[in-house]
Amino acid sequence: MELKDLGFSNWFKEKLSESQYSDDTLNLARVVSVNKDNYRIRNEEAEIQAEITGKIMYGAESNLAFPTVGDWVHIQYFNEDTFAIIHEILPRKSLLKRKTAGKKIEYQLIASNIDIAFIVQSLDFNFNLRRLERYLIMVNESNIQPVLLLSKRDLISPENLKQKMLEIKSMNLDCGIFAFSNKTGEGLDEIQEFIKPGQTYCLLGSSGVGKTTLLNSLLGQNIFATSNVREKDGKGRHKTARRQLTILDQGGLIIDTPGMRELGNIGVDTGLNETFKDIVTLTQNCRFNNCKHISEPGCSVLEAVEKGELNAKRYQNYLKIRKESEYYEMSYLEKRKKDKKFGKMIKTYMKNKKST
Ligand SMILES: Nc1nc2c(ncn2[C@@H]2O[C@H](COP(=O)(O)OP(=O)(O)OP(=O)(O)O)[C@@H](O)[C@H]2O)c(=O)[nH]1
Ligand SMILES: [Mg+2]
Ligand SMILES: [Zn+2]
Repeated sequence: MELKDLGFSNWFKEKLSESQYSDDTLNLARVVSVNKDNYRIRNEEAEIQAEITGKIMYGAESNLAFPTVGDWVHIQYFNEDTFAIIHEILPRKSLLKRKTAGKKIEYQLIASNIDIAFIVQSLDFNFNLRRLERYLIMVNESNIQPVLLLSKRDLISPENLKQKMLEIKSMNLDCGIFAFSNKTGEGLDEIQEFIKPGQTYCLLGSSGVGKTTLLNSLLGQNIFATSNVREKDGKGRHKTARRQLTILDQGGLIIDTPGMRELGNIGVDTGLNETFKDIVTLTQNCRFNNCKHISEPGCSVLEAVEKGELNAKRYQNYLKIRKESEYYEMSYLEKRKKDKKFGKMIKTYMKNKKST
């Protein structure tokens, strides 16, 4: 196997010149899974165990400094190439992350260097356009191309599927959409064909929608454990516990992730505008430059909702997510202020201490 089969491209090659280790003493490998302080990395030959240097471990100012699944790393081999130390993380082409709940501004890294994100929703209980919008924001924010995968099509009638497709079409998404069933195999060929060698994909979506089952379908074997969903309400227990990068026989790399319970505190900026392009276009005709599109006269967004040209629920979701992110940004700035004050306090304290 060559590095390009593992997803190494010119983009990364160019970044090598920025590396502190350009003298060829280190080797390249890709992180395939993370387990606390242990990493599994994959090189041209095999998958091996790795650990990070003390410099990375103790020098890290945030989670961003630690390797995550999908990262390209510079490593040094030990024990006849059966173990490695990670010295450096190469720049990331893309990074999926979410803000963690809590007082500190911190991120949970989901995966890196993804080209295409498969957003999976099952067509039975899980299908929800508002949730889809949230995933789209996260993916668009990270500069990753989204593709929508609708699973369990065996569970709904063809008429119902048609109806749901129309609902999605009305959102004017510019992303690929595949409906499929792991059970009957319908639609799997199209997904298979879509997946290209050397490209990295990730599976995102609620628990129980069939992400891991799809991965097994693509592998042609039941390699990874899947869960048993209660038929009644589609609720299941989280099955996949950690993120893992898998190499498909026919080329292409897939990162499976555990289902996310909620998508609160997603970073919202370009992702919001990208996902709600239709609304952004409408705002250009609002009478006031600072229109908030809530109750202002001459608001084109409100007009479009009244005329039925813009789906009211889509509009409400836009406002809701915008409000959440404004709130988040506000508390972020407040935290910054507080940090500054604290810094000053320490400085004054040190000064006084010196002079006494
Ligand atoms: N009827 C039907 N059931 C499916 C389909 N795909 C998956 N399932 C079932 O759905 C359940 C959950 O599948 P998983 O693949 O474990 O779901 P997951 O998205 O990986 O869930 P987490 O790992 O918890 O995030 C299993 O019982 C699967 O057999 C499908 O296309 N049709
Ligand atoms: Mg799973
Ligand atoms: Zn407006």
